[in-house]
Amino acid sequence: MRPNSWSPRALSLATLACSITTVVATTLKDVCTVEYVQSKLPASDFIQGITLDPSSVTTNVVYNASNPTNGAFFPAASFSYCNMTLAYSHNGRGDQVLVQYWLPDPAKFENRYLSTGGGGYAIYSGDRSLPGGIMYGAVAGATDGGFGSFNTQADAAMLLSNGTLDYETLYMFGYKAHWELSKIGKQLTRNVFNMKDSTKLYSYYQGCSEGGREGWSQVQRYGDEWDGAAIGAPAFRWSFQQTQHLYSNIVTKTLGYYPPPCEMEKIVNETISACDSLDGLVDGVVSRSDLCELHFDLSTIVGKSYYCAASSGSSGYGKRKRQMATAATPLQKGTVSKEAVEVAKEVIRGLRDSEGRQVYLSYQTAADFDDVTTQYNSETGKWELEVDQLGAEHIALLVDKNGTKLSNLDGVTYDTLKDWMISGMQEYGSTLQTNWPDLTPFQKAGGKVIHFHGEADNSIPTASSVRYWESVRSIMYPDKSYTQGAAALRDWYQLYLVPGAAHCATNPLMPNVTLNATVLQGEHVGENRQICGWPLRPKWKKGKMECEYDQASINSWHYDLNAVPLPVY
Ligand SMILES: *[C@@H]1O[C@H](CO)[C@@H](O)[C@H](O)[C@H]1NC(C)=O
Ligand SMILES: *[C@@H]1O[C@H](CO)[C@@H](O)[C@H](O)[C@H]1NC(C)=O
Ligand SMILES: *[C@@H]1O[C@H](CO)[C@@H](O)[C@H](O)[C@H]1NC(C)=O
Ligand SMILES: *[C@@H]1O[C@H](CO)[C@@H](O)[C@H](O)[C@H]1NC(C)=O
Ligand SMILES: *[C@@H]1O[C@H](CO)[C@@H](O)[C@H](O)[C@H]1NC(C)=O
Ligand SMILES: *[C@@H]1O[C@H](CO)[C@@H](O)[C@H](O)[C@H]1NC(C)=O
Ligand SMILES: *[C@@H]1O[C@H](CO)[C@@H](O)[C@H](O)[C@H]1NC(C)=O
Ligand SMILES: [Ca+2]
Repeated sequence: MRPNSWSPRALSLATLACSITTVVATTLKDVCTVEYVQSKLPASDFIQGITLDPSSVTTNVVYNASNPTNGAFFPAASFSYCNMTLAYSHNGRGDQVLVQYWLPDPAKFENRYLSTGGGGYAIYSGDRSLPGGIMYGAVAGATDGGFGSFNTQADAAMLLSNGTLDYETLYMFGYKAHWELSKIGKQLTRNVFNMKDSTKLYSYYQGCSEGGREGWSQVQRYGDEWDGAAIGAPAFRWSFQQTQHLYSNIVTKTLGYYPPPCEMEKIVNETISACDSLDGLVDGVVSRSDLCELHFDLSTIVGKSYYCAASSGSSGYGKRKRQMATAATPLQKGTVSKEAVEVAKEVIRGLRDSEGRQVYLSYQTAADFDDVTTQYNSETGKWELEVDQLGAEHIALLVDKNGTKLSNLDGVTYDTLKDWMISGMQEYGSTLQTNWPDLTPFQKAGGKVIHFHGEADNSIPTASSVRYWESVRSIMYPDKSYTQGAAALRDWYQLYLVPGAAHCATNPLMPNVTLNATVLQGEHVGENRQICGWPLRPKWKKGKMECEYDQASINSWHYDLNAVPLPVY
């Protein structure tokens, strides 16, 4: 998608020829000086309530960098850029917010700007996200949210003291920091590259997980901020999403069975084997978790034997809980018990209250059970409850507001989880919930969203994205039929469920497909795969993939959250 027919070099030469009084930089080195950037800063008060600090500008040229993530969100590439940072403050507050922009070589600039976000409690993901702009000729921006530094996450800044939440941090994390990042970034881009007022600057967003929530926080509030957003597995509907991480723990506690991780992994492996072919193609990937849910009975796994060698653990960035270290585990072997299968089924059913009413949705069948955390007690030789850290952090920070994580779940029941979800819905409605379903201003301004979610996500249920898409459809097209509304939405908001993919990542248990739908392993390696746009679902017929409409499958993605007294968008 080229934004216009001008070649970037022609554009910068034309600008050079026409501007006599403005300083024009034609090389990356020219652009990348403190003096040049200072001369191009927007007026210090161009956003009401903030003051830019010209003396804070830093610049350095980075030549021939390469994309370290190598393919999960954008292909590998090598590129040069100007790394520039700037500080600003909110008037009357005495704070400091840092923003970072990677500026492309003027010869490669394509009249584009990209904002990027974070993950977990981070609002910044640096060189794991910024290449996605620079490699396409866009200025790429990121913010520290005012949390203290690019390496400081919101949770570290959220409490002023026990019991006292820092509401500025909450609002900055919720949505304000991104709006300011884009506003400053777009004006700075225009100035640095001497764009004429009549030339359009195309503006985009890319982010996944918390970065996905951050993207929606803007699309839901500001119609004209971005032309397009690519949003993955958003951590929105925050109080539900974060609290549901504790649901699997409460399932094990309620059922009184704490499975060894190997036993749950065996259940996942057997589910994948059993459901692989339901999509019509045996390729190691369950592309139809809905058919798996409708047609596969997990009870058939009872009695299968499992085995996992002892492991010495890892220091972090492992599969489980992503950024956290994993403990050493002993050799595990046995046969899958009916208790473990009951845990699996209950987790997949999703949270219900003590009256049996549905409170929230859950993971798809064939996703792994990342939230079923247990720990080995070497003294008793038994597996015991281990409190899920993401869930515990939410309760400590935003419910109890004292940062003291629950060390056990004594006294916590399904109804407690429900209360936390519903009270958070009210308390964080204007900041973190991020599920406002009316996107009219964005749609009217011509904005487009590609929203994607791994169908085997083990951290944010895939059905969470389906629910939001459905909320937008029903709120914005109340008078159209389901299929007419879906078609209208497709013009500007498309949802893709990525077969087999895990949370903002490939899935080691279903390794054939990546987020860009490229076959990574096996005989079809390198081939591109089509992904069906929701509500259509993939089905291979005689070796050819079709996108089919299947009402029973669609229904299986929807939950009637009848335990919650208000609509849950
Ligand atoms: C960057 O790579 C290009 C092409 O490979 C090379 O010509 C150039 O010297 C490199 N620049 C630096 C600073 O290493
Ligand atoms: C970008 O600039 C910041 C601020 O000076 C610095 O901390 C960071 O290391 C720089 N990054 C690169 C890749 O040069
Ligand atoms: C809150 O209280 C805990 C336990 O007394 C203490 O360790 C912690 O430092 C306190 N946190 C803050 C932000 O004051
Ligand atoms: C599950 O499958 C993965 C990938 O094939 C394998 O590495 C792992 O050992 C299996 N786990 C169990 C418990 O069988
Ligand atoms: C990947 O797909 C191919 C067929 O497309 C299959 O032969 C191969 O076994 C699959 N890989 C895995 C790990 O399942
Ligand atoms: C944190 O707050 C919770 C809820 O108010 C309270 O039960 C707990 O004792 C507090 N912890 C500390 C260390 O103050
Ligand atoms: C997806 O990845 C393949 C190779 O892995 C690459 O050839 C292709 O250009 C990528 N597609 C996009 C849209 O980035
Ligand atoms: Ca398959």
